Amino acid sequence: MRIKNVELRIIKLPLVRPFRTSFGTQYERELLLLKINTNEGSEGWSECVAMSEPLYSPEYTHASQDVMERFLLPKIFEFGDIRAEEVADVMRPFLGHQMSKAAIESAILDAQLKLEGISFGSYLGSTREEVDCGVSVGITPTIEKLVEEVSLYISEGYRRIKLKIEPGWDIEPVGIIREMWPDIPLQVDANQAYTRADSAHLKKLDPFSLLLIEQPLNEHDVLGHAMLAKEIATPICLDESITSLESARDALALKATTIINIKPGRVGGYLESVKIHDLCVESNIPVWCGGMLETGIGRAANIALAALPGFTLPGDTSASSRYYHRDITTPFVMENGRLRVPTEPGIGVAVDLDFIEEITTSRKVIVAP
Ligand code: NPG
Repeated sequence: MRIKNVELRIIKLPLVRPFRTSFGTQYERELLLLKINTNEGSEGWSECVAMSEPLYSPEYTHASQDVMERFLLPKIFEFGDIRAEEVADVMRPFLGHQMSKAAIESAILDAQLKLEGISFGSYLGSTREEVDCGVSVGITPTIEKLVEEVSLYISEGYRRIKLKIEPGWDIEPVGIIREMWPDIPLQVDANQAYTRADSAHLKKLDPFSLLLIEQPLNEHDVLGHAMLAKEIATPICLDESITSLESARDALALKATTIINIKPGRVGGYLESVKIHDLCVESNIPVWCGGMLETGIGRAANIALAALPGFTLPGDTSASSRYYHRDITTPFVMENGRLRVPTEPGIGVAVDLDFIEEITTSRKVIVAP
């Protein structure tokens, strides 16, 4: 299969409600969509999960477009006939930029699987028809607002609640939610907001029987996580620190993490995600699928991944309505706290081109030489 051209499109979608984390507040989701056309007539879609600003990771939307145009896509074009399984190696000389690389690999995989009549789920090795849904709750202006939002999600059927925390918004809100819902699977996410000096403070979360605490320390402080793990009872789950199979292997060897959050964008793609999943299954480490406020395009592929056997914890794989009034694909609707894994070829969802046109802020087609 040869890539004839790639359409790079930036869209902006307002969020249903602001989403505040320790690294900032999102009011809308800006993201880069890819549509590739192949010489065999198939189309592949993907989204690049980089945010509009480099706050969660060094990547950001416009930088992703730049690195794709200047370096990644020319390499792919130069390679000629290509399969998704070859894409990561072809782009390997260029360092970093996992989210951009993941988006290119995913679009090529979508086009390839559509030609072959295979769904993402079957290709990746999913063993379930549905996945359990968790939901991530941002930092709210007051405890009352937090209780309101958590109540809404629980009434909708979410099976696990994740609370964003930061210094000044941790022990009290988590304690209140735990007291109100003593049995709900509950976890917290700090997005690197603490330091090694905070272990005594984080120990105060121990009584709340949390499933895990996600990424309390800086992404580069893997050793600090290993030290913290000896001090607190809540299991540590790394997110930002895990950017490849190698980093997952090292973090496990160091005992810096006993659970892993897999985000395909963060680790460079779905194929690398499956390798990390397999490593975790071999090592008896539970994994779950993270989220980055994806549209239906990324969500479809994430749900296929989350249906692999090692994904034993509910992910941040929520219904479209948690994020957007209107999605850019057929919306994902939760039933009984679960989403169905798409079964059609490729990502398996229909894209709403008219709506995408309406929310497009830039569009450029890169044609293979
Ligand atoms: O449900 O997609 C979702 C959001 C889940 O909390 C979530 N994502 O740190 O994991 C995170 C956080 C995030 C959101 C990270 C946006 C980066 C961008």
